[in-house]
Amino acid sequence: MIFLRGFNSALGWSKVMTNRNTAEIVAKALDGFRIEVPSWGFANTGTRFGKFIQNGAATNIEEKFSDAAQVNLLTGASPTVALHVLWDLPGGLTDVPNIQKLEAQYGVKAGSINPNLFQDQDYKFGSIANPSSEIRARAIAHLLDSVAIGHALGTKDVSLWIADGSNYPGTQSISKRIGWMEEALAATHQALGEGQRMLVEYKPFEPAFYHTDIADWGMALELARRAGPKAKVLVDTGHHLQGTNIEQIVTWLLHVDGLGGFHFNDRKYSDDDLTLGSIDPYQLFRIFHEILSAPAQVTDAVAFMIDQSHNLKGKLEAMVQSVVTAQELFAKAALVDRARLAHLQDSCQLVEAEECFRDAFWQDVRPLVREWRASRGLPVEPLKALAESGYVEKISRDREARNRGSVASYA
Ligand code: RM4
Ligand code: MN
Ligand code: MN
Repeated sequence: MIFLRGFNSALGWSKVMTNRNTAEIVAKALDGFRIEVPSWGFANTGTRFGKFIQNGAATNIEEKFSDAAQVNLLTGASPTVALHVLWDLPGGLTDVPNIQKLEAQYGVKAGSINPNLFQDQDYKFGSIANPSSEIRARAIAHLLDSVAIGHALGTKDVSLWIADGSNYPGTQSISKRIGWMEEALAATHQALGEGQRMLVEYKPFEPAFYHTDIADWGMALELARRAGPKAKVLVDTGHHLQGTNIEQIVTWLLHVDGLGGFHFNDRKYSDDDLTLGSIDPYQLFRIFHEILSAPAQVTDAVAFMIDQSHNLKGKLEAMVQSVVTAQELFAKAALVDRARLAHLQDSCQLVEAEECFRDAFWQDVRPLVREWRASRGLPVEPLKALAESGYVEKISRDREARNRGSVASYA
């Protein structure tokens, strides 16, 4: 009897699998799926203990565009590349024409603009929350430059990660620093042009180890709201304490129209910046499910971005892996039978509801994703196509000498 029940439910499951709509659902989901790649994911990065140099790592902005273009050609899903102002546009606005030239040359566009308020010696005790009004003014000037760069490039998002904080109790006034941040974010918001937004990222610790000025989504949301309607929250999946229910945060942010976008990465311990889904693919599936459960007019404006640095894996391979994983998990989440799930939830059929949810997660969507790739003229196996293209070998040869010159210093 027990065996027969199991058998019947297995039959029910395979009926879902062969549903002729499944391929259409997957194709529709993938046609609309875009995820931005970070320029810094192609460069040599490391840990605070050192850098391991890769011969093929990008050594300048042109090489980063070239690599991002490869990822887009292979996956069809990443037509934009996030730029870090200090690393990619050290000349500020004067570098904009060069970026525009690279956009035309490589067929991928500049995406979010990331100000850098964490590297300069001046920012030892903070940037926009520094007790020194001169240093705060300098930080605000950099934010305004970043807005001007985004405006000149016609990009939508200026993405703020504020590393400010303190290491020991009593050493800084947390409350004064809130006021200083409010001033800086209001000034930044005021400078935003038509079609521009600012995204406020949060992180519980690191580099600060006692208090971080924007430590969680509540602080980020409140600061964004006070700044103005074009300010939204950016959720970096690696920026939470262990066990945090990220999909619940996402749902709340969607509910209050406060979600601007994501920095996707995976982690085992902290801000590990590992490739998507490498540790916990179920979590990303759960996040995508919440996105797909919300009305399209709310989620259309949510920016999907990858924020990773690949320390040991090949840069290109890791980025392709991440984009492909994102596509697969998004396709799985699209297959959740949301009408049936709602009914099961409302009638508190807990096991049936959970199994309905898990059925979608456990479906092997890879054949359907391959089918979609073929039908869109994309390589059926992006990683294999990358290996066969010889691109990585070529860039490793071309860039080897330049990379040999780079120092294996502290990150
Ligand atoms: C930070 C944060 C920012 C990213 C930098 C490189 O941890 O996640 O978003 O721009 O790293
Ligand atoms: Mn981030
Ligand atoms: Mn991070």
